[in-house]
Parts: sequence; structure tokens; C-alpha cells
Amino acid sequence: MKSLINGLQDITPGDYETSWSSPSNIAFVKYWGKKGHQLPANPSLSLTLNDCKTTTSVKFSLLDELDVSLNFDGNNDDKFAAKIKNYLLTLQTDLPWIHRLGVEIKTSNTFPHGAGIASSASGLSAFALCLADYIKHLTHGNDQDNFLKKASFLSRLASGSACRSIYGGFTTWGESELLDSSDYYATPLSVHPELVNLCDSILVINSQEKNVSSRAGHGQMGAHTFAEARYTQARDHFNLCVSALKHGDIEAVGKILEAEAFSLHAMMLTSPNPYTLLKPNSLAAIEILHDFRNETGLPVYFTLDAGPNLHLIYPESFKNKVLTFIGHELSSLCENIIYDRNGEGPVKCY
Ligand code: 2P0
Repeated sequence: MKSLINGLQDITPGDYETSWSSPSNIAFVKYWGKKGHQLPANPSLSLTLNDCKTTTSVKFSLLDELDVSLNFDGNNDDKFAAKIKNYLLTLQTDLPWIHRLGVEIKTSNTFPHGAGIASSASGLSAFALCLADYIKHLTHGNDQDNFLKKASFLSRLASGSACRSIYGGFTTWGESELLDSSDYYATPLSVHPELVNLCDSILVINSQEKNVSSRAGHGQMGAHTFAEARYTQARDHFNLCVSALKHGDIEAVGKILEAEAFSLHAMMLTSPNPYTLLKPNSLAAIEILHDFRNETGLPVYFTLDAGPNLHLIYPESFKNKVLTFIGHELSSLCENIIYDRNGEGPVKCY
């Protein structure tokens, strides 16, 4: 496929300031393993959140050489600035004028670090939206559909899961049987009305920084004994999950949600360099949740990101009962609980 940002080599960059707020997302079918340059080994599917988001403002200017500064929550963050600089340098073939950009970034998150919420998804999609907005400004573009597609393309190159945060509700990424599916950018997915409003209560079991990054975890899939079987399973789960979401079958969705969480963590346990990110309280919470579901029949299911913290997913109509359950039976296992839900996607602040 051709790059979505080609034909822009001869632009002369100028001054521009923009700001975007972009949410995180939680994967129902997981992206775990890559091919080529930032392309997924299997299609994935996620729900965009509402409250857990990053707000980023960027001042672009014309300089003699690329210079990136980044202020995170009021403090300069050279490590994060270096990551953004490296990312921008990966775009230099399509955007050679990147070498002459001044990029002054201010960013903040609504959620705490280490809360089991993908800050790379919200943070890098917020930055990519600012960059896409700058390109749109420089090219006088006004095609909104293409704008979001380009923003998703640019987000993916920064962090795979970030490309799914560009749209609200459910989003898919990766080639599949769906129309307009692509490995290069994400696409929104419409679902049954009964499954539009879902809650995500995040049980923060442990907020310490994990000792194996997602990038390293993806890397281990290259030499993983079970890689091909996992990609086949993920494709099957993807098709089943899309069908269940369209039919409003929360039980079928929940079954896949939990199978995907276990598979993701099984991949880590069986990697060439095995590891686990789970904690004893992660397993204790899963057992309590399963007992509760067996006793009450309520449709509340868990999933896990690449970390020890559980995301409890359930239809909004069961909120009161689930919150009482969490308060009585799970809160003592947690450092903190974050209550989120489906969201509408990114917003331009100015
Ligand atoms: C996902 N995760 O689908 C899966 C499930 C975590 C567990 O995508 O290397 O930060 O930046 O493309 O997107 C986390 O990996 O990896 C991830 P990069 P990313 O949400």
C-alpha cells in the first residue's frame, strides 16, 4: 500500500499551534505480534474510553534543525521528547522537512501512570492528531474522513494500539473480512444498540511500572513457538467478536474477552524469555468475579491489558449492581479503581 502521507515532500513548514485531546482504548481482541514496519500480525478490536485521555498542545515552527521539547504535567521530560524525535525521524522519507521543525509539546493525562491504561494509545494518538492537523493546515486540506484516516496512519507508526483511539466506540485495526479493513489504519465498527453503552471499571491491582515493555513483548512473538497458532486464534476471535457485537450477544462477547486476556498473558508466560505481569491479586479478583457471575448470572466480564490490572466490562444497565459488587468484594484487592466507559473519540481543543 502507498503511504497515506506521500506527495508532501515539497511543503515549506511554517508556524502553527494546535491542541487535541485523545482517549485510551481497551482491546477486546488483542494486538500482540507484528510484521513489517508497525503492522499487526492479526486484526484487533477495541473500545475507545471516555474519561482516560491525554490532552496535548504542540507549537510547530521553522528552525535550522529538528528540535523537540516536551513538558509532561508541568515537568520537562527529555526521555519522552527523544521518543517523539525518533518517531518523527521515521517519517523523514515522506516528510523531509521534518528536519527543519521546532516541536514544542505540552501534554497531560487524566489518569495516573501505571493504572493499566494504555498511555501510549492516548498520548501518541493525541500527538499524531496534532501532527495531522499541522499537515492539514500546511496543505489547506478539508477532507475530514481522510483526516482521521491519516491521523490513524500516523498514530500507528508511533504505537500500534494508538491508531484505534482515533475513533469513538468500537474500532478495528488489521486486515479482515470487514469492508475497508486495513493493516495501515483503524476503522470504526458499528455494533448492536444494546452494546453501545458499556462500562469499564478498572481495578488497579498494582501501579508499579512493569519491567517488560509492550514493545519487548511484541518482539518476543517473532521467535515464539505458539505464534502462528495465536494469530489463527486471534483471527477466529476477531470474527466471532464482530458477529457477537453486531448481534448484541454480550455473553459471546464476554467469553471472547476473557479468552483473549488469558491468551495474551499465556503468550508472555510461554515466550522465549518467559515472564508474567500478573500479580496474586489479579488471579484472586478473577476467581471472585467468576463466582459472582456464576451466582448472579450478571453479564460482567474481565479483560487485561499488558499488566496486572483488570478491566471489568459490562452493559451500563447493570452499573449499580456491579458497583456494589466491586465495593463489597473487590476493592480490598485494589490500590485504586477507575470508573470509565465508552467514549466518542478525540476532540480538537483549539
Ligand atoms: C492491544 N497491547 O491490542 C495490546 C494488548 C497491550 C496488550 O497493543 O510497539 O504499545 O507501540 O506498537 O501498541 C500494547 O502495545 O505497542 C498493545 P507498539 P503498543 O492493545
